[in-house]
Amino acid sequence: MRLLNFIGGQWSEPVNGQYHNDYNPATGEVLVEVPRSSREDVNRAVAAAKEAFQSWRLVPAPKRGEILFRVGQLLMERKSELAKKMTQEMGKVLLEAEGDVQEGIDMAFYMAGEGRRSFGYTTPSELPNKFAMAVRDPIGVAAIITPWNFPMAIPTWKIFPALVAGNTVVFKPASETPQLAYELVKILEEAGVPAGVVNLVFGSGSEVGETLISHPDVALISFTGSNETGRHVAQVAGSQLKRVSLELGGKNAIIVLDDADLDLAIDGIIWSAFGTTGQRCTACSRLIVQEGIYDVLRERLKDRIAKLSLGSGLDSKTDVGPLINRQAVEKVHKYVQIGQDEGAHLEIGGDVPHDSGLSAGNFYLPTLFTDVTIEMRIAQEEIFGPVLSMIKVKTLEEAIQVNNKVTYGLSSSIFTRNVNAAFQAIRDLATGIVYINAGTIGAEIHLPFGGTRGTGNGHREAGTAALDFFSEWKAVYVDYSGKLQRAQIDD
Ligand code: UN1
Repeated sequence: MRLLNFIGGQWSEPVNGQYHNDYNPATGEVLVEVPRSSREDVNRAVAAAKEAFQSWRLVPAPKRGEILFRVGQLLMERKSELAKKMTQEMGKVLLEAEGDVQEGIDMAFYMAGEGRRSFGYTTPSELPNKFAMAVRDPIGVAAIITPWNFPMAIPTWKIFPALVAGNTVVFKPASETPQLAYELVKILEEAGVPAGVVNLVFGSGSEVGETLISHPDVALISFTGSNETGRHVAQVAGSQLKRVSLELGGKNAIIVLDDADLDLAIDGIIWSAFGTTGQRCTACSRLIVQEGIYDVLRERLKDRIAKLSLGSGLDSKTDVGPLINRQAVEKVHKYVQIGQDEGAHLEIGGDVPHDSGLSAGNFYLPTLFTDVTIEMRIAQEEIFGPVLSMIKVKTLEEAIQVNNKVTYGLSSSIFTRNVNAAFQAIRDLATGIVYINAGTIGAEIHLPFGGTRGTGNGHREAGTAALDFFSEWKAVYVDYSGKLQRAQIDD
């Protein structure tokens, strides 16, 4: 089967007629062929989005919201079929794939409601007989560039608020997960999104992305992906004064204090570090442990990790699915070698499995390092795989310092029974998301999502924060005094 571009309401072949393969990461089998879209396809998509903006911006926001409501219903009806496709294409276990689709459903209904809220505000004017208010305006064509690790959730976090706010979209999904993007756009079409309002192009390599972000008719860019690419996107956007939102990953930690409920902490750690095979921006890759429980926790974690079963995400016994591709396996393994060279102690894992049933897939054993210090590269750099590093600390203050001593600032968590320690952590952990007695993953769509420092450029996705990115404030003054009133002048 071949996927197609979607431009101006038409499903179309790429202009150059070229395709590439989409693989199942658990088996290596080819799933579909994907257009290798080119500069020309992007130019056509942007032109279609630009034209459609002229009418879409005038559709009342509650009506735009109603279309998203229908999108939510269709996603709900097809949840299990979409999740299965996602597991085949991306590798995450079925339960998590269902969760990924569920985030899309939640976002559709939430943003449908924003069509009737999208609040602005009124405020008293400083002059008599004058009315003042602030309203939200749509901006224009939004370039939506998404990663493969949440093939449904992340596109919906961006596309749905963009649409309800009155913008039009050119969507470029990751080349590893084109099918889910295709399904999402088909649903948007079926739900009644008018021609040109959402356009889909595919790209591997830089041509499509580069053409899209630098196109003069693209007004805003929402990007989730690697730090390196994000910096480049920011430079292009900066030089052209485009609005850009970047979400670039994390090096998230769980802190475990001596007084923690250890059973609960271990469940939270395993879920956050090895769920999605560690391929979440929010995944826990550092464990900061108070010295009194360090040894017990290490032993108990080792036991639990040894019991995790690897395999196809479609098998209900599987805990940990494959990594996305061969390069990811190589990258994770390189970090394991770096960790050993740096003097960390490899407790368990650190290799590909030697089970012949898994050899065709991109599997890697869940890995635990101890004796890790904060300066080590395995404690600083995002590995995006099932590798957890344990760091020993003496006090809460030291734990917080260690947490904050990385360039990323997405998510953090603390397990403690001490309410004072919990509130101190909420105040001092320098991340955009903080959990108390829960792991680092599982953000909900109606709260702001994003991080501090190297995680991005200060914008937040999800919640009403998303509308702040996808709309422009317009201040409106209505003078009904019938005479010239001069603000700031004493008449
Ligand atoms: C991501 O990995 O980029 O909070 C998104 C979570 C999910 C979303 C993660 N709701 O783990």
